[in-house]
Amino acid sequence: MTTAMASSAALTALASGQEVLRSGVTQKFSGLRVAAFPLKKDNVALYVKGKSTSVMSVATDVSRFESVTMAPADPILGVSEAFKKDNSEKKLNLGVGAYRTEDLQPYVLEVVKKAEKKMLEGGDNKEYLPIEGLAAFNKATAELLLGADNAAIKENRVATVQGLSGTGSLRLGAAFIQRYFPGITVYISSPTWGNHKNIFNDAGVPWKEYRYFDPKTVGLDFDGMMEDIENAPEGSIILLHGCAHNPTGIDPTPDQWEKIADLIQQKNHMAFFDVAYQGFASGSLDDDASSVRKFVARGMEVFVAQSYSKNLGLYAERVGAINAIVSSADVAARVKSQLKRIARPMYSNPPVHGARIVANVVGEPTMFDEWRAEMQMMAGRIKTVRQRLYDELSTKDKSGKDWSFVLKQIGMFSFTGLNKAQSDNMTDKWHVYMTKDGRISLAGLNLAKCAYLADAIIDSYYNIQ
Ligand code: KET
Repeated sequence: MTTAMASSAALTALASGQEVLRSGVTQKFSGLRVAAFPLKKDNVALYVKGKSTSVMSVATDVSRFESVTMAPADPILGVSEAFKKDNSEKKLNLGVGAYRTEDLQPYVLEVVKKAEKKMLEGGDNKEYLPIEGLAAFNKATAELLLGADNAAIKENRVATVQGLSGTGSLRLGAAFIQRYFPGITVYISSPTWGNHKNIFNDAGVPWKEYRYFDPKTVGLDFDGMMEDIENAPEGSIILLHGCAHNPTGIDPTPDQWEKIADLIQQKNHMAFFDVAYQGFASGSLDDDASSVRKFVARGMEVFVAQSYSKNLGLYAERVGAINAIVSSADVAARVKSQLKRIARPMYSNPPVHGARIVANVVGEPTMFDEWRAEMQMMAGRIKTVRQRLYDELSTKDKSGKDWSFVLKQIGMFSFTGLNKAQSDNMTDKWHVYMTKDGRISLAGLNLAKCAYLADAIIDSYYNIQ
């Protein structure tokens, strides 16, 4: 028996609070003489004193987890981890899409603090929510999405289940697809938010990509998108970003949305909307939901995942919802019952705090107005840095390159077109942390840093292949 085996067995015994009486090899740990007898190759027996004397067999020198390999860092959240480790004063975190103030500090909305104060004073309890979540939240979230007077709501054709923010809600929808539409492929835009593929992979749902971004125009490849949706087998599911497409910041125009809806309807496909930025694209909740509302107004059945991470700044509260807008109240009731059935063994029921904040803010007219004003303030600050970054790029770059795509993109991000090596240069040389697909979060930028960022982009663009 090796010393390592004896040590490991002894530590296990100590951790379980037992006193070791005798063994084959002895070693001293924390004043106790402990050791172990070898049984088979990887096991040892310890004689220990509990209420009665017992024999303990412990696997020692080979871990059961030996075959587990190191997972790669997450392409988005891993950037924040790397940022924390950098000691440079110049460092700038433009990785994750999280709003920062002009001082580059995280921001808790005033209206959120107000709702929390009200909740505390109201003495709400912490009992479990029902599996489908907080009723007042589910009502508020469907109304925000579709408009309170939407026919689908009035006709009870909306099945809403509170999820663990946007990600968890997408994951519930994906699990539902796996169970009820087996073998159906989900079509995802190329590029898309990095986690979409993981979500459908983990749910066992096959996916393919449709063209979306045209690097030549740094705009939407509308023809490519339409061709790929056209060629998808009838009845496929098409994942669409409701607004503020991540990572490109390029949305279809209202006219293009009509054509997309026409085609999806013709082909008997179903749209699955990911709405993570309602209010953050234009500053208006209604305008940002117009894509979804167009489909619903045509009587098309859709899935919609919602998130309150960005627009209410509730990132860590994990509040969102999955909505199935379907053809009848009867179908809605059955779909909802099955979504609950999927949720129950996964996480049982959702957290209450963030849901109460949303329900309070949306349900109280003064707070609702305050929220909209703060959302416009946040969206406005991002637009201001967007403009400044464009100005700096255009002034500093004497080559005449057209940087106007920065201004045309909307939402939190700018898709710079920088490739992986150039993005690496941004981080390694300039301490600008960003995702390797060339995306920068303008929500993490302030006016003071725009000139520095423009220098970094110009250097990376022209000096790195
Ligand atoms: N959809 C999209 C398109 C999206 O960008 C995010 C988050 C989510 C859903 C999920 O957010 P949640 O907090 O689960 O509601 N995007 C940012 C953060 C992340 O990657 O998790 C990001 O792209 O930086």
